[in-house]
Amino acid sequence: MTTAIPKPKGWPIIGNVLQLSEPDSTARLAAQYGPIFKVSLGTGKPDRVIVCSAELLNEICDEKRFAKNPTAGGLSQVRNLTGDGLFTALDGEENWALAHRILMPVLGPMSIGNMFEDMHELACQLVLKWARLDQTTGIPVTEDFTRLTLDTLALCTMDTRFNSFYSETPHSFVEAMNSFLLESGSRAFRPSFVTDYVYRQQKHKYFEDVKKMREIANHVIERRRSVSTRKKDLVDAMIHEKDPVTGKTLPHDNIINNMITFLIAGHETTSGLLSFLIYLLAKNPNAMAKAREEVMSVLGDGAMTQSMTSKLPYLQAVIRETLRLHPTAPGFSVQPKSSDPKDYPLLIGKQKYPIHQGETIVGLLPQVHRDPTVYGDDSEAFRPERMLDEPFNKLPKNSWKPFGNGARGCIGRVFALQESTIVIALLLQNFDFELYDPNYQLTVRKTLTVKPKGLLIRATLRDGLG
Ligand code: MNH
Repeated sequence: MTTAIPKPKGWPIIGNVLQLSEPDSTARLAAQYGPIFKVSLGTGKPDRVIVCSAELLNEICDEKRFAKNPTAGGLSQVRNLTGDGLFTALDGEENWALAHRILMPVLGPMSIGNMFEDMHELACQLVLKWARLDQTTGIPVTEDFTRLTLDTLALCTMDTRFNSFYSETPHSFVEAMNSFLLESGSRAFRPSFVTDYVYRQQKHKYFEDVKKMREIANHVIERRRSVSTRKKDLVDAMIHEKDPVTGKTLPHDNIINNMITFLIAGHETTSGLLSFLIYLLAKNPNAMAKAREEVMSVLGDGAMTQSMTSKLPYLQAVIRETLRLHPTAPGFSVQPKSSDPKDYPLLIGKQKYPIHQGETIVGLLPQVHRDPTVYGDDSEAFRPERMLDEPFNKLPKNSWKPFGNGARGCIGRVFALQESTIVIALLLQNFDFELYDPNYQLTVRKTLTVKPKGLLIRATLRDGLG
């Protein structure tokens, strides 16, 4: 028995596009139609299927049946900038496998440990900035976290200092990236003829931004190729490391694609994570106290060192629990893999829902991560204890997926976790945090990623230090 997938009523031509652009719209549709429903993106476009339960997410994580297709949806806009870079490469695209094999070890635990000093130095810049602020003001933490995560990625992956804490105007790369990302979001919802003929100026600026970022990346690579002294970092690896299978190095253009990819894929996601984390700790004083106690017992009043990053299990659980409730990349998409017509429609779930060729399936992570069949009746509650190793390692397969799935999952995960651990440890060591407005109600702002909207935090220097 197959069951048709529910589909909310939309409008002719534009389908459900209006409903989807309202704030929290997907969450509302999920509550009404879940665990699986379809939305129409307008005439001539295939429907999008949305899954919201752990059981169905587990099915779309089957890499034998489903694959990522970055030409569908918003990612196709980013592909104009980063081409066959890891994040936007097509399924099976040659340079994906090459770059994946070369970069996996470079972004693995051994190499990320070498980036500790750079990450730590930039986190100290943030602490200094907040220590010098008038302590009665509200800090727009998300903006400062974005400065920090951008600077960290630029230093670690591009050997470039953006100096975001020390300049009034953003680095030209950042300016171009922000305007590119904003326009990418708008283009995703506009028919292409409107972009081509009505929004000419925006289109021109969009491709100027692409050119600007690629020039800057190119310049970094040229400079690093020309110097004889080598610094062991990501740029160095991308230029010099050889693929163990083919013996090839990365093509020049692919290095540019991946350099820009790291900045785009890594900065907003990590900055969103840090923002939600501070918010959740401010709302949950018990968890804040436990996290602080752990940090003080490991760091004391002294400096943090690399070996301490693996000695903070409660902090690690806090990070996991934050990513469960607020996965900052709120979903990932796949399409049925086989193009053999006899395989269609593909059936998923116990109910046997039919999926047609060309349809994109989106896993809606905030919903999956609150599935009561996995996380129980208190699935909406922030309870880091459930994410300590012991319960965490026994979670059902594919029920916690903030870093995506399988081969196309996040390659920057170790990077992001080390960076976040350093930042939060230093902040807890030095400050007390509370919401600036005790009545603040969390709402989220969605671009490619999600972040808290209008969050202000009061940070007071703790006694007895310095
Ligand atoms: Mn990251 C892929 C989430 C930090 C670089 N990342 C993904 C995917 C998710 C994701 C989800 C899968 C997307 C998809 O299936 O379409 N990433 C995160 C989160 C954080 C994060 C929640 C921080 C928290 N990511 C980072 C950092 C970097 C990075 C930091 C770089 C240093 N991510 C990537 C790259 C990919 C990716 C590159 C694409 C990997 C591939 O397809 O081979």
